[in-house]
Amino acid sequence: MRLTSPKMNLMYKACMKASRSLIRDFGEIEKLQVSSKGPADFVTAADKRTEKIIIEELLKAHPDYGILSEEIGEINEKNKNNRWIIDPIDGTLNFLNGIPHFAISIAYEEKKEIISGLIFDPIKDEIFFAEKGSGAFFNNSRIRVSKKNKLKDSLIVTGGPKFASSRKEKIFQQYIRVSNSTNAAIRKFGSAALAMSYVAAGRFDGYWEWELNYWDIAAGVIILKEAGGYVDYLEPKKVVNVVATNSKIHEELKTVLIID
Ligand code: LIP
Repeated sequence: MRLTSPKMNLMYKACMKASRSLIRDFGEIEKLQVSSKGPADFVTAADKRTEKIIIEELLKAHPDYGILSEEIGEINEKNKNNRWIIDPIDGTLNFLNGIPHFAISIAYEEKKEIISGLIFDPIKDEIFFAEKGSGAFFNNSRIRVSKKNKLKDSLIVTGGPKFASSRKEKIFQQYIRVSNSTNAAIRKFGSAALAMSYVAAGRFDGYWEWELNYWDIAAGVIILKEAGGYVDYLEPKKVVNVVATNSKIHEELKTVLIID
């Protein structure tokens, strides 16, 4: 593994340690699926377990660094210069249903700028990582975004809308507009982190999703940028509405997505 710095090594070590228990937990899901209550409580526990292992490893190395993580929230929140952003299981609903498509996502920020990111799909054993200025990698190989330059030829991935979204109508409208603009198709795989990684690796040409959380995409942002992609946000307020592409179809996709 071509890890470029001590920070990346640390993220990798924490992620690998946590993934061992996560893989074991995923193995239990099938058994729980048949119970009437389903595995929801078990999944919450797995999420927390994974998070705890990652946080322990990171804090051991840098006790004063800030942390923003999906389950626990903030740690050392006064430290604005160095911060980890963690999503212990991105794609929780897939995990909950025994679908092997989810990932651990860890990003590192300095003075609010994302410097490095690592996304690991423990079931497919696929790791995507990048550090500012050093390129993006998939397992041991350098990755680049696709070269498609027309939306009509592009394969786009999306997610949502969330069950409770007040903007469902608009999100469905966007879906129809993008669908009408591409001869290829739209996919929904249920993990924002992996969607961003797949655009970085050229598997998809573009991704958009509304109402995400920062931890869903933080690592993906640097991986995609370092692979030559472009990321920006529609209506950047509290929620994160992300458009992430190979950069060549960016303006075209964005124009289709903006609805007055
Ligand atoms: C999920 C995302 C997914 C999105 C969900 C949710 P979680 O993250 O990755 O793509 O559609 O709304 O945010 O909750 O599994 O970490």
